[in-house]
Amino acid sequence: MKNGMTRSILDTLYQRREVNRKSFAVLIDPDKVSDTGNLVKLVNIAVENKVDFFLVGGSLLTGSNMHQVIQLIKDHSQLPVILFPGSNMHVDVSADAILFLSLISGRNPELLIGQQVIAAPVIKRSNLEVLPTGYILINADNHTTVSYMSNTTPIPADKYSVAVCTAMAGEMLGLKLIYMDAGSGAKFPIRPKMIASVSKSIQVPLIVGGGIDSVDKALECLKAGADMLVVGNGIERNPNLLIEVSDAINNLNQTLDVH
Ligand code: 1GP
Repeated sequence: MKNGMTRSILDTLYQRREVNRKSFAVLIDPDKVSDTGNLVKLVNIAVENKVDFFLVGGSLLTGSNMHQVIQLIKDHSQLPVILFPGSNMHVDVSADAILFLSLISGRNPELLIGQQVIAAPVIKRSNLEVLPTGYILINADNHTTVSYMSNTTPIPADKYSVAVCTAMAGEMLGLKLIYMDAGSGAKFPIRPKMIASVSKSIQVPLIVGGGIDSVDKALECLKAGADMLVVGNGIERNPNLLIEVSDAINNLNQTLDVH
């Protein structure tokens, strides 16, 4: 079935939001994969610990191994691989889905619609599930690669109403997911109060990422209303974090099963 027809990941995320069930995505930055043995280990740990998705990508990719990384994940697991592209160059049709991002916190037309126009015909011919996503960058107190690369000003960390109105506008424009990102390697994750304000104001599932490097920070984001967490850097530095965050999410989800 060609893209646009399949909705399995989107449907899953909508069903989970309905019952407050959380999801966990591990972000793999292909540039940081130097040892494929380590990636295979990580994939195996992710499978054992019931991670939901792999995200593959980043705002700047300097290498050319994205395809190999996707293949390696697919060879060792059945977990869905979702592309997290920084540009139209980062489309690989061997993945399962693509976060079709529009950077709605910025005013850079290239990332609001330009890159998407270029990528559309390739994606249309593929089997990728398209996940239309309003991408919102939050300035969590440092300058991450993504704000420089996107040539946009992130929303200040304490401007909750700006984030809320941006997310609401994204939803009203028909975007199916909202992804609030503090940027890879951010010093601090997005503040729980901002996550809570946005989560309460939209119906679509809310993805939160950037700077989540401990289980406590992960829990704060989840309890504030994130439906799906994305963790990259923290796991690169400490692979045990994958197990800890998975356990925390599985425990939260289990309490739902009991009630
Ligand atoms: C970045 O949200 C992701 O776009 C993940 O960020 O690498 O800081 O976990 P970290």
